[in-house]
Amino acid sequence: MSDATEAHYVVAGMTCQHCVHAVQSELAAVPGVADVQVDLDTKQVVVQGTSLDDAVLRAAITEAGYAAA
Ligand SMILES: [Cu+2]
Repeated sequence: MSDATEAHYVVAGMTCQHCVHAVQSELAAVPGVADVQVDLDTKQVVVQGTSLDDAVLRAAITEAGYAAA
């Protein structure tokens, strides 16, 4: 897949597995997203997929109630 992309964010405010699932499910609902990995300790979120739109991904994180840095 030539248009496969990966986006990295640091999402503040995630404190437990519930937060992780909230962020994951919002991001997974974005078109083109194939995989979402969240590291609760480092607050790192890695999104993999095709033709990912940074603004849309950030909006999804905001929608989940968190802020992407
Ligand atoms: Cu939580």
